[in-house]
Amino acid sequence: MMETETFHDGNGNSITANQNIIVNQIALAGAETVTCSATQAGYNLTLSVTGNAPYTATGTGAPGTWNGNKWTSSLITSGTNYNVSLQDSSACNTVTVSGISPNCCSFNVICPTFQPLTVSCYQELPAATTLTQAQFEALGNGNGKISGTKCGVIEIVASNGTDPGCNANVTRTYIITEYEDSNKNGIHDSGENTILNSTVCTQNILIHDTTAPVFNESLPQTIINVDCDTIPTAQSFTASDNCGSANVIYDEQKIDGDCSSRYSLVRTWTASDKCGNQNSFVQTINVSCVEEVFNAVSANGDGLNDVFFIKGIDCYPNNNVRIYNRYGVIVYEKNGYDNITNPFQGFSDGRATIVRGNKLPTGTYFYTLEYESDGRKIQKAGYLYVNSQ
Ligand SMILES: [Ca+2]
Ligand SMILES: [Ca+2]
Ligand SMILES: [Ca+2]
Repeated sequence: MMETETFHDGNGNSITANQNIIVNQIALAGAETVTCSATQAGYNLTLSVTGNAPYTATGTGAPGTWNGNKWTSSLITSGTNYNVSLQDSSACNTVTVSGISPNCCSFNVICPTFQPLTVSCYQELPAATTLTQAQFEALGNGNGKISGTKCGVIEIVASNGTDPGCNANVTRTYIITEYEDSNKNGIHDSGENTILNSTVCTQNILIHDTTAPVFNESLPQTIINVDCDTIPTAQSFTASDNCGSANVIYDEQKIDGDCSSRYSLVRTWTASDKCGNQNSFVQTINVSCVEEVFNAVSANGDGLNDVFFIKGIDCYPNNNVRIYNRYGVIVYEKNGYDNITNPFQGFSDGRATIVRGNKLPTGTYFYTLEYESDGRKIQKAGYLYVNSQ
């Protein structure tokens, strides 16, 4: 500072001289530095000054600590920019230092080690969509870890990849996100969408379904014996699978038996899941019957109704056929009727009052048919029209 001073000697003399006067001023010595804390989401500002101690600091990070002419701020929260005013003992001037906060948020995630895992169904995958840090760190071998000088709030979201189908891996993804906690309440509030850090951990899970579906309804007997007119209609079955829906398809095959009216129906219901696991139920229906009695005889050798034809009777050798006339007199009887050996052709077989070999008169007769089927005695009867023209 340059000042002009006037000196007086008390005798009226005076002298005027220019003189340099050193006035104490504080000044920054070099640039300030910022250093992130190793343990907290904050930083310390360090600077050195020249001037006359003691010094004072006001503003961000104040009061801090002075070590000689070096000042170290108190911990400043990461994200808070600094603005510090410094004075020395003379308070003659003020030095202001300001700057932008360094990013002191650190975030370290160690993904858990996952052992191979197999589930039957997509639906059996872990379903949790959010996890706490403790839950995350308990996953797999329990060696996952979220650490660091976090500035925000941690949110862990889990999701499963799309269903890969049968015998394939699906990826379960854990996204660990640190959101800025603008209002510093330790909670990820709506609107706090700024992502500070994010890490993804993945787990492969094999989906392999080896379990066949099961039928929902109680199933009928596997083998039944029926007549032609008592064949049950095929039931409709549904099935359930451990992994969701199952499809039931129905098939029926007819297998011929050892005579004309004996056959088997083999009914198969097959329940399948989407992975091809199958469960089948097979029912065999043994069918036997006299299928039809042709109740007209015209024994004129024209090839039409020339004999009393009982379709299917060959399956029941243990049978009896009787034909009565309108007066209730037996005109024909045969055990073991087979349509071929001595069938009824409109002639009396000589029973009762009718002379054997007589051509019976045209008219309405009556037949009875008895046979055994699976140990049951079955009887049929009806009119028989005989034309002797
Ligand atoms: Ca918040
Ligand atoms: Ca299944
Ligand atoms: Ca005929």
